[in-house]
Amino acid sequence: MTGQIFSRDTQAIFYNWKPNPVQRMLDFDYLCGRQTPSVACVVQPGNPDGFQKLFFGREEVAIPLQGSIGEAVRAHPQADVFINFASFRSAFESSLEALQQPTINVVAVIAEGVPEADTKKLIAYAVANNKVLLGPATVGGIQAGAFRIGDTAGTLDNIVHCKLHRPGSVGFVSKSGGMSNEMYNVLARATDGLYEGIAIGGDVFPGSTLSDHCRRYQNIPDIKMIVVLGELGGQDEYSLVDALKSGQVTKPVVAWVSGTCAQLFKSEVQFGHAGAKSGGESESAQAKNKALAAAGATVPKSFEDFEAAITAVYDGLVKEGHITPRPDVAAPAVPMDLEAAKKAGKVRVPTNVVSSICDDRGEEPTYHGVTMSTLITGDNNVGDVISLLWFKRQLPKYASRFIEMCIMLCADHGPCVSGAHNTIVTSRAGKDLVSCLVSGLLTIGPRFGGAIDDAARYFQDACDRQLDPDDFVEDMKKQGIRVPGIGHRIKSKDNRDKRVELLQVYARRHFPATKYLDYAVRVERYTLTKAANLVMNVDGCIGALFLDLLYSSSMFSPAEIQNIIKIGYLNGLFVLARSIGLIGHALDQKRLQQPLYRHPWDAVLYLTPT
Ligand code: Q5B
Repeated sequence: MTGQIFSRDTQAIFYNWKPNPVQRMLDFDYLCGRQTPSVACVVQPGNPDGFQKLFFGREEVAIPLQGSIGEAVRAHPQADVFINFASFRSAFESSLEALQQPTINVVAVIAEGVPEADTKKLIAYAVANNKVLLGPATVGGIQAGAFRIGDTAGTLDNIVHCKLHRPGSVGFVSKSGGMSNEMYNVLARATDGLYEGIAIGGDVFPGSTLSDHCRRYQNIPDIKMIVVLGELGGQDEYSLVDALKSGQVTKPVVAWVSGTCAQLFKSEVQFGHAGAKSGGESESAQAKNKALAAAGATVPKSFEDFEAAITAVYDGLVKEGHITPRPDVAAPAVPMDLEAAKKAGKVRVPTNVVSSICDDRGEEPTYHGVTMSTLITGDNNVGDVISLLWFKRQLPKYASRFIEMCIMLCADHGPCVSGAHNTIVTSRAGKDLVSCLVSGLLTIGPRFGGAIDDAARYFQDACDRQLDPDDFVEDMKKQGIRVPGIGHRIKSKDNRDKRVELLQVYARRHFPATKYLDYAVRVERYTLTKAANLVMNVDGCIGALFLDLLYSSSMFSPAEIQNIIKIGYLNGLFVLARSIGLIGHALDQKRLQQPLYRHPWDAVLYLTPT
């Protein structure tokens, strides 16, 4: 290509999703007042189509994702720049494929370390097909006020400071991307600013050379003078010398080749870039500076004098009427990203959620301040986990052991109870594990397993009011309320529930007091006079014993206990425990390959008209 390669309408295909450089390109677009984002799409190899949300000024835009270069160019034929953020391992294949696309004119290869043999093949293809190859090992380039490749020119503040959001009159080319940033500052001070800047990359074989770009700049009318920053090593600067001598470049050139200090070293020195090493005499900075000066370029005595030399040439061109200084334009303020603003302490944002039981942000998660390692290395069980996450304190061992017992004892009560039945039917209907579990859990309520909270509420109220248990039961009967925690479908006076027995024995041995249990036993004594199945059931026993635990452990204030009972923590124990059994039933049915369940007709009383 012989002239301008970018414009305010240029769009790029960005290869290998990297959110930061893409966002930086879009932020530059906003600074320049572009109407369309400079990134047409992002190629994420192998990924199906989709999009990534990014900011374009104040608004969010969806930048399309494409799974391959082929799909990207078909979908975005207007995009003629390919920005390759692939690693050095895959940069060659993807860059060659991009160069082979008829719609792609410019390929920028960011990766460092691309094998020289591969770069030579890319260069050969680009030259033969009249395409521009930038890099490898480059930040890319920028056309002021129009188009920016990736991270070129650094932060937005630097871009505005260097007036890169609007065009100036200088074409700049250098090997180093880092030094380009420095030079954009210099050009903003010494001239009316940059028109286009390219960093060709520091490899021994750059995809395009300093003189390639100077010759392009010669053909861009808006570029009135050219500034070149070369470096020691290689012969690239000599092709610029030839271009100056042959008249291919006639615009004023101010040039400096850095690395003059290399002569102070006794042996060959490798500087930062792969190509920057002091080789033979002709590759030295001194020789190149001399040759450039001899060919007509303005070459200062040192890098320190570079800015003054640029100023002198620029001022001369203004004086002679060759340059009408481009006016300064105020850049719009790009809104700060929330995360960055937060980090800088510039905004405060209200939180959405409050959480007081755990924290997963540190090195290891904590349950109410207790680290996982402490939990696991100490003598702890699931009761301790429940203590921390539900009750927000470490309960004494007898209490966490009691909680664990509740979980173990309530984990299952056979396949015939409401919850297990539902889970089994759901599993046999072919549903997934979570559906089976949820279908069983949804049966837990006032009659089945979910009477613990109400049992605790009623036993506490009656006991605290010192109501005679007989009167309590009769009062409840008058109100038409069944005493929660009393009664069972299969357990009875002569067929006691072993679980209830075990819990009572444990509590009487370990709890400081069992006042509420004793009251519940007296209630049971009365209800059993009415019917043999009106035993204290597992819900009632856990409800009464939890009251005893809360009050006698001295770890909760009365207000906290009231809140626990009011909110209703205790049915959670049954829900948690029975989930274990329900999952077992769901898996069992699948393992046994049980067919769809259908209830038998003769198990239904049909009350429909005959
Ligand atoms: N009557 C549990 O009833 C059941 C009475 C009562 C006063 C009572 C019933 C009840 C309260 C809720 C409760 C948890 C529905 C139970 C659990 C987990 C499980 C389950 C498992 C597991 C049983 C006969 C007569 C009637 C009634 C009177 C009944 N209960 N009076 N207070 N509480 N309890 N639920 O057998 O005069 O004839 O009209 O609601 O604590 O769910 O294994 O199965 O681990 O999975 O159907 O253990 O007690 O008795 O309804 O025929 O009533 O007794 O008023 O009197 P039944 P019904 P009357 S543990």
